[in-house]
Amino acid sequence: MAAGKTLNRHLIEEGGWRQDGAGDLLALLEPMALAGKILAREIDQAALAGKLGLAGDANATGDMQKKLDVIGNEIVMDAFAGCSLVAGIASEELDEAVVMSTSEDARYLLCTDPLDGSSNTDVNAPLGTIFGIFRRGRTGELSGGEFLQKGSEQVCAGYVLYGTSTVLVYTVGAGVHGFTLDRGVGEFMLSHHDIRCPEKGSVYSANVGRHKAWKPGVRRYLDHVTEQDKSTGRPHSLRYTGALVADLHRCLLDGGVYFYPGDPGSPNGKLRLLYECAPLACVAEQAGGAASTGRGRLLEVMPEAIHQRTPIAVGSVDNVALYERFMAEE
Ligand code: AFP
Repeated sequence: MAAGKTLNRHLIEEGGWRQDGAGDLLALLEPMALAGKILAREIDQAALAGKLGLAGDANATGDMQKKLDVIGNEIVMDAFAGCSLVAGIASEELDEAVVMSTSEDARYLLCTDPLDGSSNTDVNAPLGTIFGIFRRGRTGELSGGEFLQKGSEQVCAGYVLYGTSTVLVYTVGAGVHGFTLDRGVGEFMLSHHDIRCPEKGSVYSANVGRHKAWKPGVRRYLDHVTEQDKSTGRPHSLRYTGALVADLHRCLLDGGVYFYPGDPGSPNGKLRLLYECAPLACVAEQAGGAASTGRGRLLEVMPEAIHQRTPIAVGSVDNVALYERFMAEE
């Protein structure tokens, strides 16, 4: 049986077409792949190593941190510590962006949610790591404002899904590719070449427990997808894992939509723009899907703060467009 294609070999081959060559691509994704392998091991063993449960502090956006949140953040920071290309990192777990390299080569910025789905850590449910990479517009001393770029400016984005298997999915603007961790070899092996998101799907992912607080347009959308109408394949099925990465991954492979709208208590919803929604929106669009705030293209939103939140609907083009139509009827 022919050996599979490792992530590094794929990046070398893919990088050949890039102006800056394969070097940058490898140098940026190899540390993320290493962080994914280490975090996969930490998650797998956490219950045996006393690493479940709360860490005792809240993060910048007020979420109580789990021990694995803190561990995940440390693993990502350590993995990029030696990467001279990354000038700084903005993380869900850090109040402010941190300087990583002052090298003249440090022409990239990393935005990350090291552990998405924290409520799942103690119940053996899916978790994820989300990453988005921007170019710096300049050299010299790093300022937090450099991270405030539209998601459309990302040069690389992706996620690691810690599920029944561990999968790394990334895009650099030339399609979306998935790699499954072969734990015996310790390599991410190409398993999903050129992922294409189905134009429509019959699954929706949302915290329907909050529907009474949703705006009328979103409630009408929910009524529509849950109506009995065999001719249009309704009702759709609800799948909601508590980890956006896992729900999005299903949308990319099987079709469907994930949405987290705003409500009176949290007008911009719960999810953070820079390091959760924008990277996944980039992946979704590159796979032929769509990502919206409910009112317009999510990748066009200009962040005003690192931990800014945004409403989101992401997944199959037809499902996102239908969601937007119901939102427009508000
Ligand atoms: P946590 O990382 O704090 O668990 O949040 C996960 C998440 O950002 C996203 O991955 C989930 O889809 C969503 O929040 C779950 O939020 P609700 O618990 O409010 O449904």
